[in-house]
Amino acid sequence: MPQGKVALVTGITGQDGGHLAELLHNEGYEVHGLIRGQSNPRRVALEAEMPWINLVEGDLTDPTSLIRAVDLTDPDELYNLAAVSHVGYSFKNPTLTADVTGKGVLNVLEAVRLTGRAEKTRIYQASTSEMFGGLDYNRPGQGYDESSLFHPRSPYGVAKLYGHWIAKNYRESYGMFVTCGILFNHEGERRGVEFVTRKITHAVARIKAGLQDTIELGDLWPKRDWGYAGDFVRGMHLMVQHDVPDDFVLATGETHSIEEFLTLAFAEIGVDDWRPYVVQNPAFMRPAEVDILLGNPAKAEKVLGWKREVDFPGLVSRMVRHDLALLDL
Ligand code: NAP
Ligand code: F7E
Repeated sequence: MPQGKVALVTGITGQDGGHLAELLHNEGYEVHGLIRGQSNPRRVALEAEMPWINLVEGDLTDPTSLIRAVDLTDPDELYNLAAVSHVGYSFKNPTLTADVTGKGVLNVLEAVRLTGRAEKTRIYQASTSEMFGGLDYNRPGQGYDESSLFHPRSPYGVAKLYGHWIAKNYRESYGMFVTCGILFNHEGERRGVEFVTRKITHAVARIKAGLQDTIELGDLWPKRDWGYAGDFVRGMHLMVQHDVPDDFVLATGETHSIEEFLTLAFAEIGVDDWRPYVVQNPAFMRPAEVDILLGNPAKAEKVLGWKREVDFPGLVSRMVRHDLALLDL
């Protein structure tokens, strides 16, 4: 029987880590996941859900632990998904965000290079549409693509931009296979409840169950290019299988406001007017907002043959139905 490839995934306990680990396992990979903390509360659930996974301890801020993890697992492919990923949280914890989301990328690249795997290990870096910033002066009508100007609007976006450029620098300086996926928002059943889509679908199910009356949100006008995480991890894998490392935008090419998301989510439980259920709370507003994001995935579609399958109404519906099912509704 041919030996499968070996993958190391950082951010294994996160939304994308779960989807990607499943995809790689189904493709016959030996899958290792980097897990941090001496008693990570998500460890038991992860081991129950994915008994085939091998967890290895490590933290993006601890270069020694990354060298050890890379040496132990000897990966053909390393997907760097770990990050402080919540934009609002990054305003309150900017130094931590710089250390993990920014400098952590350098630590991963050096772990591969210093252990003599610069030629062997292909690396995927999780870059983000938050690097573009959504400001009028640099907003292309057909959507942001790989050559658009960056203007990050949060400590998270700034840290990710460092990660993006240091990844490209290691590609150019050392000839390493480091590919950057510039991904627009992607959501789904595994999304953390701290992000607006899952916060809404989780609350909609609880409102239906009579467990809460209202939902507290920040600004409702911002627009996002929201896709399904399962489609997007397929794109990550395709990027790493491509013959050369490069940058690729993954997006749906549509943008929708939070108000539109609310309309579809509440419609799933038969509510036409969501306004009586929504309370605006400044605590959930950000010092600087990204008003509108729209991505142009033409390059990934053409070069990689990637195509998203789930559309916006389909995404909202599957998230609400999942949260209703969790409450036996
Ligand atoms: P997520 O659910 O927030 O997961 C983040 C992961 O990072 C968690 O597994 C977390 O582990 C881990 N982590 C945090 N700090 C760490 C540290 N110091 N050392 C090691 N691991 C650490 O994020 P996601 O939505 O899956 O996103 C995956 C990646 O894509 C992130 O880099 C994110 O910034 C980026 N991205 C996401 C989107 C999106 O729409 N989802 C779009 C573009 C880019 P713990 O369980 O220990 O906290
Ligand atoms: O906010 C607004 C908020 O936190 C979306 C991350 O995965 O995608 C994600 O970042 C919008 C913003 O995601 C609430 O102000 C209103 O305009 O769900 P979010 P995000 O900031 O777009 C990018 C691509 C990433 O890379 C990130 O890692 O919703 N909003 N009210 C709210 N947001 C939250 N979280 N909570 C609210 O109550």
